[in-house]
Amino acid sequence: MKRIASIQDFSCIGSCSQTIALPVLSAMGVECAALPTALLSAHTAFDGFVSLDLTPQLPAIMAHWRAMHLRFDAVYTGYLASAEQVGLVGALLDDMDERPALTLIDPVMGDNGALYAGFSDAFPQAMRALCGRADVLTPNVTEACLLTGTAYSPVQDAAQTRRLLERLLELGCRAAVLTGLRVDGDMAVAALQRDGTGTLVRTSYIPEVFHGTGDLFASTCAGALVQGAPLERAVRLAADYVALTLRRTVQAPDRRWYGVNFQETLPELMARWQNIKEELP
Ligand code: PXL
Repeated sequence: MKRIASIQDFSCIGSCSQTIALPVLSAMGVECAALPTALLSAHTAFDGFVSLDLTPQLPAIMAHWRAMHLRFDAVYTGYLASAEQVGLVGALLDDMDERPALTLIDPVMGDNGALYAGFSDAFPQAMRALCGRADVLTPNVTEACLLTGTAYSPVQDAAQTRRLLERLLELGCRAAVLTGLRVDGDMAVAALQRDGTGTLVRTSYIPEVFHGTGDLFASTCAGALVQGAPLERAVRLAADYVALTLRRTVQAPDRRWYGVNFQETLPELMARWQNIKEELP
């Protein structure tokens, strides 16, 4: 069984980060070693959340894992709580005995043109350095603009999208995957690899915003990629799964404002992944 180190916060309420990575990766048949970077009462969209920064604990956890001679097939980083923590995670990745086959970095820091609550203006600069280590980088449009120093615009035409992807590759990652695009009224995810291979996946637009969709996308991609799916296949699966979950969430009588009902759609993810897996060489 493949093993992924998932490095991101644990938010007790709000379905994001580890509380999405753990169930999604487990459902896809991957062992998720969840390294919590911070413990939050609820994610940062909730007023009054309290947070314990676990930065001082991270080197000790990694040292214990090293002493156990654990091997990781992939490292997946998501929400990191501070610029200092981003630097530390970079150093921890350097210290790993064996470089994992896949490093997926989701540079979580904002949406709708703004940084999330609690992030300083220095944060994107620190994240930029970490992004250079990524095999696969999965920003939304806001994060891509912050990382590349591009003025934010919610709508990107094809030329702007291509330019953003190229500028993300200039950070040093091997593949850039841009989420949350709008194309002719649809939602879209666009990817560009170093060898010039491009992918565009369109899904129908749902006029509502929920937290955690980026985490659902990145976790699904990580689960597929670590098990050998090509990038195009992983991106398609993840984009379709997020779209399905959004559709199901807006129909749910008990839907919540703060997150998606991915718990209801996990069986479909498992079935879809099983079909893909059977076709892989
Ligand atoms: O879903 C991204 C995310 C992850 N972790 C925390 C967050 C957010 C988005 O707001 O607050 C703590």
